[in-house]
Amino acid sequence: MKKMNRRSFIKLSTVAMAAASGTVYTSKAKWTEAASKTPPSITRSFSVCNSCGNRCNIIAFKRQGRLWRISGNPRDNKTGGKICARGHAYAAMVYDRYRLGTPLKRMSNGFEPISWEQAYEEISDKLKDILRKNGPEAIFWSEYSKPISNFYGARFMAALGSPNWTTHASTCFAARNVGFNHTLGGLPTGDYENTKYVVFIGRAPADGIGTSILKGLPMAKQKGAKVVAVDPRLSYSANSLANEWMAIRPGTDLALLLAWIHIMIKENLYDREFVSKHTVGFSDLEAAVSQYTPAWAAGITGLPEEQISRVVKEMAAAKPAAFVEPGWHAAYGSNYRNSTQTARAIAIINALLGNLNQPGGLCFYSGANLGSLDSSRHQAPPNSPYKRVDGAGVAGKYPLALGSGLHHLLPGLAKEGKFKAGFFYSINPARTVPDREYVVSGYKNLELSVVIDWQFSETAEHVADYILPESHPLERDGIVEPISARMPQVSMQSKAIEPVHPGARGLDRIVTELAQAMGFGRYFDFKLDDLNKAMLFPLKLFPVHLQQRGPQVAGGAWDYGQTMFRTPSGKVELASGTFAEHGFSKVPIWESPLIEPSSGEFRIIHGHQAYLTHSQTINNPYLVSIAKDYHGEAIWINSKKARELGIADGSDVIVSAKGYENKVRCKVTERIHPEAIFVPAGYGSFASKLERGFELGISMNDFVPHASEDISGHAMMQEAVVSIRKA
Ligand SMILES: Nc1nc2c(c(=O)[nH]1)N[C@H]1C(S)=C(S)[C@@H](COP(=O)(O)OP(=O)(O)OC[C@H]3O[C@@H](n4cnc5c(=O)[nH]c(N)nc54)[C@H](O)[C@@H]3O)O[C@H]1N2
Ligand SMILES: Nc1nc2c(c(=O)[nH]1)N[C@H]1C(S)=C(S)[C@@H](COP(=O)(O)OP(=O)(O)OC[C@H]3O[C@@H](n4cnc5c(=O)[nH]c(N)nc54)[C@H](O)[C@@H]3O)O[C@H]1N2
Ligand code: SF4
Ligand SMILES: [Mo]
Repeated sequence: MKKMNRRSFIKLSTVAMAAASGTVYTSKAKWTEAASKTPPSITRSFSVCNSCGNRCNIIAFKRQGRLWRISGNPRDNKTGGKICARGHAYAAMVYDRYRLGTPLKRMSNGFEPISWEQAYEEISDKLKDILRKNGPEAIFWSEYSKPISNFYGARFMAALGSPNWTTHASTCFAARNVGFNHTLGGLPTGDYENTKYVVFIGRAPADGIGTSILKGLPMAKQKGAKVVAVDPRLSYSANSLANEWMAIRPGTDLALLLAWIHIMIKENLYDREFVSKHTVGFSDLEAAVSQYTPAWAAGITGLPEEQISRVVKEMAAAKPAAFVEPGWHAAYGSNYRNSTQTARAIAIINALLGNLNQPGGLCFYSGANLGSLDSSRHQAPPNSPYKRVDGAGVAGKYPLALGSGLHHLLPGLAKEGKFKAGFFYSINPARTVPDREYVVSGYKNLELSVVIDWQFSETAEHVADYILPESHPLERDGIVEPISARMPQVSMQSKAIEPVHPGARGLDRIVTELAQAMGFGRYFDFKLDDLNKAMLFPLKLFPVHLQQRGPQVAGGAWDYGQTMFRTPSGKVELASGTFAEHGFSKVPIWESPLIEPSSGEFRIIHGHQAYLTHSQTINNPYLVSIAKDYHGEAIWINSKKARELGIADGSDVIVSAKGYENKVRCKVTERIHPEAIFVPAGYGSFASKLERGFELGISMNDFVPHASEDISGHAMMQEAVVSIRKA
């Protein structure tokens, strides 16, 4: 393959497209010339990008039967038609020689290809045996939450009688959602386009790409909006989008937020009318924050007192068209002991700004009203009578955890013998969950592990007994999915090309056939198309409309002003009775991170890069070329600390923690807090068959111990310190 340089990085879409067609264009002019001569045999299909959680609508162009290129779909209200480098590079996966094309079974000397019939027969025999001996609680399903598996994975578990359908949430956004649910009754979205002031707390939307933010925020900035980034690191996002950087000590965001609440109340900067009409618990909050002065917060966060006070005053002056962004993963999704209360504090500040459902504030947009299968014609499996084995939602364990479970706990439970069989769909816990040894050795105790993937991930190589190849998303239809926006829409991943590997199958088919082999076929007596028709019925739409025209409007335009909160009191809960009932502080109060770096140690922090998705892109030819050309694998260290340690920019360092060490390139920069080192996500692959990015860089998960936070039960992915020395 032609090696990429800086110029071809900029022209990534051209290159990805050219690769699919077999031609390489060396300049934009040549490409434009070629494109203008495009033969009429080009056809378009409408689909959805499957390469990250944004699920942008795309248009797939086909030339002479082959996928030629991908573009965004301008009719997608969330993206406005823009897609990212990963979306473009998605085309390369289709014809990649590394794709899995047939079911595989682990033998003593490696994996052996088997037929689907043999795979179904052996997997269902083993499952029946486990059901008989251990009951349905001993089986789990684990997935990166996707529309197709939210339906088929959950229904398959219900059909078996298992309560253990699980998603990736406890290593992503769990604390954020629990905090927001128990304060505002749900998770609102920023009205970026119309805002005057936004504060991002550890959210880097042009690194960990958030398409709706990137669509709206530039418009607001053109109208004069101010953007503040609170981050121990000056991310690429903050560097290009923010007016001001607050270089906070990692893990101390809660102190900053408590001081902001203190100042807003003390100086009467909050929306009194909103607070009296729509909130409960104000006096508890006021009493709790009286001690959190800006001087106190300056001592903990390392931020100047002047900056702490000024930013909150500026934000309050812009209210209600001002908000603290609800975040996703990084600062408080699943990182620290104090993450859930940090999320509560952010939700509370937004309520004090009176910005909920206001122009330029945080809005609860409506989604499409979708139908479901007629249960009188298609028998639905009953809900499992058992409690979740991971303890999510279970009294005495993690009663407030999300219903989608705690997937980072599953390996330990497998080791204890509580789980005997597990399914892994579109998830790679061997690389993306902290503590590789805990994860891999825990899962090896399973009597049956089935990985459904399209490539040979770490989990496939090191854990699976059976690997079932799923077809590429552009080779199959998906399930109807709602797009929540001011004008709600529905969209659907739809088939754009004939399968390159006819031996791979879609999840709907895999689950249906496995259920039939198990004797549960009655719960899957419909086709995906029947399900999609039932979902679209209330909207008077058919799948063919989405297939032929892309995303469709689904219901009337949403308007500002509605104030309905799905909390027990129906109001914003500044003090949460539910938290108090379960023994947690009903208002956020200061709690330090669990682990503090001592002298000579650094806290490990991480974040995404615009051109990689978690572990899954490390073998993508274009994306890994960008990573290599730009040394994306380099960890970041503060210049002053580097000088003290004699470390030069671009040199190799040894990162070590508790008996484990690894070598990696180092970027020396002023752009990171001296107490932290930044480890980019997506590296440190130990999937030996994914050769292009194998062992490039390091993964922070090799240094982070297995641990759970008390309230949401999430993994604590930044409660870890490391030492650094010259290599
Ligand atoms: N070190 C480190 N760990 C992290 C993070 C981090 O930043 N750094 N981030 C955390 C976050 S925010 C998240 S959300 C999680 C994500 O955790 P994962 O979901 O485990 O991450 P991915 O790398 O996206 O792995 C997905 C797997 O699914 C496969 N796959 C992709 N698409 C499909 C499909 O359509 N069908 C099938 N069958 N398989 C598919 C991919 O090949 C890959 O093996 O990781 C968390 N863990
Ligand atoms: N390119 C790309 N885009 C993606 C993804 C991807 O894999 N690749 N994954 C998607 C998914 S699943 C998710 S969850 C989102 C994640 O997107 P984000 O939630 O934005 O998460 P990150 O990119 O992990 O980190 C954002 C910033 O948090 C900072 N940070 C770390 N620790 C702290 C702290 O203690 N305090 C503060 N204030 N800041 C801190 C980091 O320095 C980093 O700049 O991205 C989504 N979009
Ligand atoms: S942000 Fe990029 S990778 Fe994610 S769905 Fe959109 S185009 Fe695909
Ligand atoms: Mo995530």
